[in-house]
Amino acid sequence: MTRLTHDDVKDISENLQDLEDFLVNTTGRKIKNLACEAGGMWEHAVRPEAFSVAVVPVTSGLGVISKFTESVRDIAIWMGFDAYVTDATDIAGFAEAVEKKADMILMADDDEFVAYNTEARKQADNSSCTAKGYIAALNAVAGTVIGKEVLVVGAGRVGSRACQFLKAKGAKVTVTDIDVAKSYAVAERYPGVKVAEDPVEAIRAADLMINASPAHIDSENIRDGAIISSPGVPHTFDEAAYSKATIIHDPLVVGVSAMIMQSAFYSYTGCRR
Ligand code: PYL
Repeated sequence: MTRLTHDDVKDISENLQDLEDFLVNTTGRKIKNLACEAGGMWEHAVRPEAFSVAVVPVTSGLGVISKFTESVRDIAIWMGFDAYVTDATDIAGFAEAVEKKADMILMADDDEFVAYNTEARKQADNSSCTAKGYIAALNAVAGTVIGKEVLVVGAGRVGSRACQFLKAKGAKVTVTDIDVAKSYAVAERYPGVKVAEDPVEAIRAADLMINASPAHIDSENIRDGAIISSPGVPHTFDEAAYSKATIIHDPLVVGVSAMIMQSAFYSYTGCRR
């Protein structure tokens, strides 16, 4: 999973309205609507104002990303949740959230990012929810993905989950990656997913794409009118690509909003065992 930088996240909070306007214009959905569609949830099943959401900075590995936890907090607040960043970091931060009786605790190290629902004792993870969020966006712009050919670029954690969820939704899925072995591993895990061994050739033929790759895609390889739902970071599509295709991207909001709604929803679905 590519690690975000401060530059990726520093403007997220102040640009939430711009992103929402963009999503409404392209998908017809606001941030929260898309997050609910990602998980197949009815928006009003969750009362966000009843949830206290703690976001805990984690210093392990490469350390905190400046403005990362504040951005996550502001995404939760944008959707109506009562959210805060803990004063303490790491375990002390987790203990603080527990002391404050947080209903949901979000924490990210360099490998995992979860939203733990303390009441339902169940978590939502960022990779799955990012895949679902970007599939919801693709589905909205395309009208439906059911029965349609969708190319997933990148067979990493988000891409492989996108193959799994797209197949479950009834799309015809092809996966491509510069590491062909990763593509075949995904196809083996999710029978029915096809492999395209040449990513450039596959992109040239694709009308619908989930781009879960950090690799650059040349605009000359993009079909006119293509729809590219693109969680991949770094995001390097140029003006020419935007003039040919509908490209949906943000570095954090679509995935985080989906994981917060998913985690909150566990309190309403009798998930408690
Ligand atoms: C969740 C993002 C989406 C893409 N890559 C993932 C990433 O950058 N993970 C690292 C997050 C580190 C956060 C740091 C902090 O500020 O608490 N531990």
